[in-house]
Amino acid sequence: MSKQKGSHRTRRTLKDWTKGNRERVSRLEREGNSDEHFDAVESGYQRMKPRAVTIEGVGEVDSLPRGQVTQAQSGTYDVLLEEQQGVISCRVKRGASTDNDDATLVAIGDFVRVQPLEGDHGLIHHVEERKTLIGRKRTGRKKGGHQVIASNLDQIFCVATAERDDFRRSVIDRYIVGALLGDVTPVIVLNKIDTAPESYLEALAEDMLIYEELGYKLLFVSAKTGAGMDELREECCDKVSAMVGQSGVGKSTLVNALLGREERETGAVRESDGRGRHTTVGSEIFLIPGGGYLIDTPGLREFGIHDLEPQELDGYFVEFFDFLQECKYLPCSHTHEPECAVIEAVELGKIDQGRYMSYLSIIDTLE
Ligand SMILES: Nc1nc2c(ncn2[C@@H]2O[C@H](COP(=O)(O)OP(=O)(O)O)[C@@H](O)[C@H]2O)c(=O)[nH]1
Ligand SMILES: [Mg+2]
Ligand SMILES: [Zn+2]
Repeated sequence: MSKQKGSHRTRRTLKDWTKGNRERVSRLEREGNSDEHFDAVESGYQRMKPRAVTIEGVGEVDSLPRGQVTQAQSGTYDVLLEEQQGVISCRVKRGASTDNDDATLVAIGDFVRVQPLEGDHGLIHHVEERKTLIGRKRTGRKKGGHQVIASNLDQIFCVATAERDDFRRSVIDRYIVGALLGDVTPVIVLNKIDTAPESYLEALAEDMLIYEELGYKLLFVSAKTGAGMDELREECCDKVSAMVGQSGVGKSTLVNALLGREERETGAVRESDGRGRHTTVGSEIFLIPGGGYLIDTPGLREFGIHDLEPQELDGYFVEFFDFLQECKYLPCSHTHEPECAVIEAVELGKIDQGRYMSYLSIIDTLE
């Protein structure tokens, strides 16, 4: 059950977008707060000063060179042009058009039409419809709306660390729902297994077995020791994947390990609260030796589900499917209703309790 993507979306300009808070963007740039990087990226084009003012003579956007966004940082986008025409650094044209409804105008992975300018620069004029995406509910001051983290990808690696005591299953379940919503396959990656004692890892593996039973891939890895990395490399093969997860879980370190070079900046975890600092600024796509493309994204403090009605959530928990029609009162939210078949299945152990708890915590966040 994936979200219907309308093929008939009307092309529209996002003029409203340009009303924004420029000050905030420059503050974000100064502070380099990468959790808010996405906000900055979205608003980046507000302060864009087009290098070429007129596009008379350009005509239809379809006549412009096509390319894919391979790097996104603070309103600047690297676009890899088709037909081996190289990479150009782009800003977004004021009033650029898009085939998407999301609050994010340009995201990494987008196919765009650009107007090349002098000196390997260019302007993005149009953003094509995203076939798949991973997105979240926008946070911060510009709350609401659908913030796109990456587009046109096959799968996400939901990275969590095996070391944390505050490891929360619900975060993984949230990413799974988010992935399914955007037609992306979730793969669960538990990193830093070198830091955990064997007994803890065994218990964790047992707890996580449910995901394999549900058909999701689960990898235990260590970017540090290389354990499990061959499997991860194999998962990248012939696919476009993105690393997502909280700051400090080791996404950039994993990317570097897969690349065999220090391409992405990584950071130490803050001692005080065990949380990572935001060391990665911007998103970038890499070609993995051995095959596949991999996108590194900055860490996210929150990953909220956007664009889902509470009554639709059960469609994203595959193990509920067998029971959905058996509830006495339909529609049923499976939270409190009497003779709810889902609740009964949880009580009978036919549905994993942890997954059901995640369902409850997610449904609470949906309007
Ligand atoms: N012990 C251990 N530390 C790791 C591992 N992977 C990453 N780290 C460390 O975790 C910290 C955060 O890594 P980073 O890649 O910046 O995380 P990101 O914010 O998710 O990109 C760095 O100090 C890394 O050296 C691992 O497998 N084992
Ligand atoms: Mg990083
Ligand atoms: Zn029910």
